[in-house]
Amino acid sequence: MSRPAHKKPEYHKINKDLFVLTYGALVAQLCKDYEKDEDVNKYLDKMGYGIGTRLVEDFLARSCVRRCHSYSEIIDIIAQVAFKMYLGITPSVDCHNSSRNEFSLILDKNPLAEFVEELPAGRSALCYCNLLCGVIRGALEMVHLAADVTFLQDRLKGDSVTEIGITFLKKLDEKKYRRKK
Ligand code: MYR
Repeated sequence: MSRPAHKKPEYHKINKDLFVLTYGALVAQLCKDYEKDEDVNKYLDKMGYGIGTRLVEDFLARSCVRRCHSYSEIIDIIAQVAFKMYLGITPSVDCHNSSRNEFSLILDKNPLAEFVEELPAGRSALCYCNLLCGVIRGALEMVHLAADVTFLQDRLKGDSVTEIGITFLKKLDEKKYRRKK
């Protein structure tokens, strides 16, 4: 049945703790299923990618963000709007190179790992929150931006912060928008 045109869609939030614990259970199960950390990481990234390709539509509809004209703008939107909207945090942004296509999102705290003190024994190469990389990669791909997204630092591995690196792989003028705004 279609929704009356005047009615705004309702967004039912799920309990954050339940979500975070469910994610933990997923990672724990994957660690049982896959011996190699790299395979768990790959699985999480792939799963996140699928989520990102769908999430972007919700994000664009709810945030009403306009078309961006630089990678810096896009990173700021991800940090200040998307992370705030979905994870309740605003990572700080760092840019690494003069061609301004390599960035970092620096997270002081990571809500997805809130209940995790350390990585399981023998799992030192596990990227516990690799789902996030896939989500970002999938969402960006849907707005025609190919990017490499990986964890560069992780508090769960003893680093002082958690850092997600995002490298845009194309020149911005090659980006073909399907969006009109
Ligand atoms: C444009 O079309 O120029 C705007 C591009 C906005 C890209 C937004 C990507 C959203 C990424 C969502 C990540 C969620 C992480 C929790």
